[in-house]
Amino acid sequence: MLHKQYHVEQDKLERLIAKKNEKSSFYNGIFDRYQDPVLTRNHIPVIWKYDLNPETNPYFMERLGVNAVMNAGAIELDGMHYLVVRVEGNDRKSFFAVAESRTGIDGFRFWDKPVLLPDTCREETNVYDMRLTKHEDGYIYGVFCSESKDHSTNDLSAAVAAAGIVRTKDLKTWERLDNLITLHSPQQRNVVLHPEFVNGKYAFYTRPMDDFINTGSGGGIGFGLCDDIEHAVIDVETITSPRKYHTITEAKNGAGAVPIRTDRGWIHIAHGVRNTAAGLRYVIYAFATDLEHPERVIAEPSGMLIGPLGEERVGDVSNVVFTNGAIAKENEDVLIYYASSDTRLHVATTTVGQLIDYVFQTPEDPLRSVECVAQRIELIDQNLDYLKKMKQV
Ligand code: BGC
Ligand code: BMA
Repeated sequence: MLHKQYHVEQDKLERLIAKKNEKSSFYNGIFDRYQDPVLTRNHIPVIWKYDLNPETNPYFMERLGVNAVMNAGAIELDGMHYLVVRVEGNDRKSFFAVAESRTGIDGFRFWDKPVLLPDTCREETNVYDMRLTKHEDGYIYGVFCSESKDHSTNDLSAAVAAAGIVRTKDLKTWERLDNLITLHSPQQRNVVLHPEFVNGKYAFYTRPMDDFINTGSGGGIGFGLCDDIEHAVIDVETITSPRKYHTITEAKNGAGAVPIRTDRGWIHIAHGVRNTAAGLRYVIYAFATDLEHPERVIAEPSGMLIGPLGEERVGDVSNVVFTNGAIAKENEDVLIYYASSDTRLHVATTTVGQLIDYVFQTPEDPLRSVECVAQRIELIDQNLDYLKKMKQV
């Protein structure tokens, strides 16, 4: 007999999935926020957590709890929205699971089972943050962080981060390729495969770093080419969007969603990190690169695009918003999936037109307070003039 609580839990899940998600009152003209997250740990299927057999689970206890649901790669296939979500068990190990929705803003439902990756790296302890690239070679690539223990020190939290690579055609069968090797960077996280060949080669955005947490000499978001995707090796990494002193990218930055091709350039939605007395603060920012030279930054608006707001500020790793997936639809609507505080996943919606306007028309960061005030006073003066003119007509 099924435990009565099974029906209660199942009912809660179905009601959660059926709930319509509405735009919130938040306004900045750049993107919309929504009242509810698109996925939380409460969206996890009951049978992923409970043993339903009363003989082996007389108390109907959670046996394998799920702690958080966050950073998701995103892709649209035949009009459906798919997320490859980072799910973190109560045991702190992350894994990937596919969820799908017709609208992309509500109704997300996990597929029957999480993704079981081919176990090709014996040392690999944890995997997370997959970016999904629909590449012009016909495959969908998933590039993710593959983390192993760092055996060179006694520090139990020391780890080595590398970029794992898988490919698929249907999000069901995954072929694992060799991890990316960057000849001049000992560690990699936040690696993204560019959707097109560049000079006939596969192109990756990288994040050169000296150790697990600190980028050290790593100057920002990197870029490198490689010939063979099955055994990817990058020699030269050039810097695209650099880290800058006293900005939102001071401590680190990294590529987020796969860049979006527009008439004006590639739009990148990335993250920037600064250090504070309360720990690292992660925000999302955007910039554009040249269509022919996707590593060459041609516009970088000042400051952040999305920062943690209200309830988003609190969670397992508070004061964090992070993105590794966005969907640009044929009608030019853009869905940006971002997680808050390593706990839950939200969507922000905008359009290609708005993103282009934001990236190219928002002033750049002049990098000094005095010049930032001058920039703001210029805006105020223009507005005062405009208001005067409007009153005259
Ligand atoms: C965590 C990631 C985090 C990284 C660096 C990993 O162990 O799983 O969420 O980004 O450490 O702090
Ligand atoms: C990292 C990322 C994310 C995470 C963030 C904040 O470096 O790779 O997994 O959201 O830190 O903890």
